[in-house]
Amino acid sequence: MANEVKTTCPYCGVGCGVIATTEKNGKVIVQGDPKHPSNFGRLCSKGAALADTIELNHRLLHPMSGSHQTSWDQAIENVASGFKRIIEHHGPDAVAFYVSGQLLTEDYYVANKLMKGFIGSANIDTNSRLCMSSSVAGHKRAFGSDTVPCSYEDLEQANLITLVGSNTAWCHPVLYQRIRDAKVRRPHMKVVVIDPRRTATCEIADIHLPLVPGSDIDIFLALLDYLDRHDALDREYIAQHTEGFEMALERARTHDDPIKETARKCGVSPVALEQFFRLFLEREKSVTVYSQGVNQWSFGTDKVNAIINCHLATGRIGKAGMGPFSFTGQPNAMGGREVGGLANQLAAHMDFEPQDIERVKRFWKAPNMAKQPGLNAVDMFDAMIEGRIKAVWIMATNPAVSMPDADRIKTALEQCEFVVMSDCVSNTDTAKYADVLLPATTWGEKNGTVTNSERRISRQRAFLDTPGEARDDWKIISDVARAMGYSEAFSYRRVEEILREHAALSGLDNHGTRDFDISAYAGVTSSQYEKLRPTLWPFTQTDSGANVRLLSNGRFFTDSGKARFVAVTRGKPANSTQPKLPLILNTGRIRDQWHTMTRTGSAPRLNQHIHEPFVEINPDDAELFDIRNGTLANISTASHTITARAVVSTEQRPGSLFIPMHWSDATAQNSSVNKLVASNVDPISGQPEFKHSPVQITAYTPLWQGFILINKEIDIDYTGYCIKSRGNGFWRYEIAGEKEQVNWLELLKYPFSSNVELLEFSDIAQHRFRFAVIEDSRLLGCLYISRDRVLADHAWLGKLFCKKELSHHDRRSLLAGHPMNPADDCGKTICACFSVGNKTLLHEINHCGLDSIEAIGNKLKAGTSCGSCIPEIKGLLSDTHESY
Ligand SMILES: Nc1nc2c(c(=O)[nH]1)N[C@H]1C(S)=C(S)[C@@H](COP(=O)(O)OP(=O)(O)OC[C@H]3O[C@@H](n4cnc5c(=O)[nH]c(N)nc54)[C@H](O)[C@@H]3O)O[C@H]1N2
Ligand SMILES: Nc1nc2c(c(=O)[nH]1)N[C@H]1C(S)=C(S)[C@@H](COP(=O)(O)OP(=O)(O)OC[C@H]3O[C@@H](n4cnc5c(=O)[nH]c(N)nc54)[C@H](O)[C@@H]3O)O[C@H]1N2
Ligand code: SF4
Ligand SMILES: [Mo]
Repeated sequence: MANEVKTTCPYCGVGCGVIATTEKNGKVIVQGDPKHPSNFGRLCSKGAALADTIELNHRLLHPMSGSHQTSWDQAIENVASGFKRIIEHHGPDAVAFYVSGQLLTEDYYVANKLMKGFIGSANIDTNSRLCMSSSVAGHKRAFGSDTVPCSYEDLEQANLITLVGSNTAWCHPVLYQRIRDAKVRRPHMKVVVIDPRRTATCEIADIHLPLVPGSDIDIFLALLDYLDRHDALDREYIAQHTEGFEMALERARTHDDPIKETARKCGVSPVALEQFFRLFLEREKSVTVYSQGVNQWSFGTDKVNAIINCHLATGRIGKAGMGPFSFTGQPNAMGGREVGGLANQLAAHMDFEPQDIERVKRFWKAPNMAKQPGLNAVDMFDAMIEGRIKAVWIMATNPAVSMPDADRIKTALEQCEFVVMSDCVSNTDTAKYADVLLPATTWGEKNGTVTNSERRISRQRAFLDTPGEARDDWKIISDVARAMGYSEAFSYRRVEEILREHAALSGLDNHGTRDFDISAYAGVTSSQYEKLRPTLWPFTQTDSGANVRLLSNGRFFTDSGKARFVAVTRGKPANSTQPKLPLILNTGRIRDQWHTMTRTGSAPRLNQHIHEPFVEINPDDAELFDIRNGTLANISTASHTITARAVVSTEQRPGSLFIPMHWSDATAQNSSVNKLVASNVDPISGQPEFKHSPVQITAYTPLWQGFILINKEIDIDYTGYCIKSRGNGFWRYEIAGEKEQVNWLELLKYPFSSNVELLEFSDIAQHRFRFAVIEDSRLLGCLYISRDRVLADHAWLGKLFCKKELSHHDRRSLLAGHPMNPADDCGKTICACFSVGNKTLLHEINHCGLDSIEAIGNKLKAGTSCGSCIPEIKGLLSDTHESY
């Protein structure tokens, strides 16, 4: 009998329910859970490929002390004594934890308790500082609490959805699908996208405002002014439930013509801007979604409040189909906020107020309760450089890649006396700096809870055996806490004991004074925990866990009980005063990769869509800076340079570049974008400005370029450009170099035996070389080199690795560098689920009359599984331009 386990996807904040089925032969199949209220069975490409990431390649399986394997007892003792020694000599503020929105709530709770209640410092911060902290700060300023008022149902009931700085189609794909489906059902619904780039999300947009980067505040100030001029404000709501309105409106006043003036400042069409304003005015049921295009600016918190102001002024909050809605990034970004994972929070949505400190101290029986906020992420790494922090424990995050000014982070880790890291993977960029590596269990192996963007708490459940000596994070932290002498407070035996404690604290002295209250879980039994159903918080004796929206009664968690308008003004990027560099670099995500690719990078089908770092540039800029589509480019600040493949596209605004954040030293030689991003932060939230870095771009012309496809993972030891990715049955290396190679075949690292067959083509004059190594009629590896880029699309070559026996045709194709049968060349993969390429799609569209998503789905299956590729297929249908 196959074994079915219901759990939750470990990637984005949508929090989709999945069913993992383990068949008798051990094969795992992952499908959407039709009953989970966040996704109703849907999954995106990443969720659908989860089964492909369950493998032990590069897994961290044993505790390591430097490069030596050690026992758990020894490792725990090392960590505990290392921390204790530093605390004794330098005080509790000389140590820190840097944790993650990818920990489960129970892990997160225990880490926070150990640092804030027992070590006695609040130096625990999380990668959510890089992600949601501006939203948290904005919510607190406006509502007095970090409350997300909406739920996903509101998206389906709204008549207007405005997506601000959110590439929903790629980053919250299942919510995008829910919006798209709702729009089909209710054609009256309108969607507006506000993003400097024309992203895949624009495919469902009625209006796209490609604004000057950073100018959102102008738009929302002008909107407030416009609504006032058109007498569209809810005066009664403002009077009864809010304060600070007059001042906010005063600041928002534009001069003569709010539309023209704002359109000019923001670089958008006045007609489109007015259409948006009119839609907002007319449609009461209006949800404004925001994500990193809002948060990741040095005035991100003000952006958040500029948006919330418009909702408060129209009373559109806490009602069906209305509200400001921050989409959270990580699977447990919300859970982290609930346990107080940020350095300026206490557990259960409490702050560093005297009565909160006292309450938490009493509840934990804490001997060393922290009395004031600790250092935020950026300051924490600075303190390592300055020697103020001497020990750090990093859990479930890869700061050497994901923090701004990444090279400085590496210096900080080098300088820090004692670095501990808990991860499931051994070869992350951060692992290189760890003195102790602790092997953690990961998705599929661990139990706990997570909270998604709509406040829904769902279970993650284990269905795999624990590999090697890996341990659950909550257990590792408790083991260390006990070894530090805190046995009683960290004597957890089962994970549900931690949820019970967390729930009890959320209800302590609460009586409706704090939004976060899940006290109904305080008595959850083990068998109830096992069966826990996805539930919205609050969940108490009186709240049933089905409150679809909060803040409905017009009462807020401020002292006066009223919501606060924040009188914001237009912000300036922190680094706008630096020596002039001609272009502005924007960074973000791609459809099929998750952050630093430690997990999605191991799934061959997720590497088909985009397998190389790219820099997107507008055609005008490309001409100005002499950059051609598909060639390599160097992108530089005054001190750092990285290399990426140029994609020339009108989807990018003139003056801006876009580079994805995913590549690290583990997957690329020199393409980590955070080398270029300075660590400027929003002064209120501490969130770094990832979306605005002045840079320049130049063409990079190496002596030779090419690629290797090979059936094993190899080390590349020349310096130049090198991007590693995994295919189905092979590894792919995009390479380029500046030094002549004497023997090209050495790059393949094969000990050639006598029964190996070598196909070879060289054209020395043209500097073109092709090699293929075959053994027993199977392809082992191939290498293509030329002066220019060769064979931009080589998906067809990858397919030869799956063939048991190469045909005569295949050998000729290998030598010719193109398939003998043109139909074999399917082009760049668009549909990752069914491996359908753009050439196949274009052929069918142009020559076989397929003219709709349905027709394409019927014939090729493309777009019929997770649907993540539908925006791109629609793009091919409407215009047949290729990106690269
Ligand atoms: N595929 C995939 N999905 C993910 C993730 C992933 O790694 N991969 N990560 C998850 C996480 S942790 C997060 S936080 C979310 C992030 O989800 P998103 O915020 O949707 O993702 P980003 O690509 O970082 O940025 C969103 C958009 O902001 C735009 N932008 C930049 N500057 C501005 C501006 O000044 N104004 C406006 N209006 N827009 C601007 C960018 O052009 C970009 O298209 O995604 C989650 N989902
Ligand atoms: N330039 C630029 N930089 C950015 C952003 C951007 O938009 N632009 N976005 C920022 C944002 S919003 C975010 S959220 C961050 C994300 O940045 P990171 O958090 O650094 O990225 P991940 O690759 O998700 O790192 C998670 C780590 O946890 C490990 N892991 C997985 N499961 C477990 C587990 O159960 N236990 C333990 N102990 N480890 C586990 C993984 O192997 C991986 O090493 O990046 C930020 N950096
Ligand atoms: S939208 Fe995709 S990545 Fe996000 S939770 Fe759902 S399946 Fe996972
Ligand atoms: Mo994030």
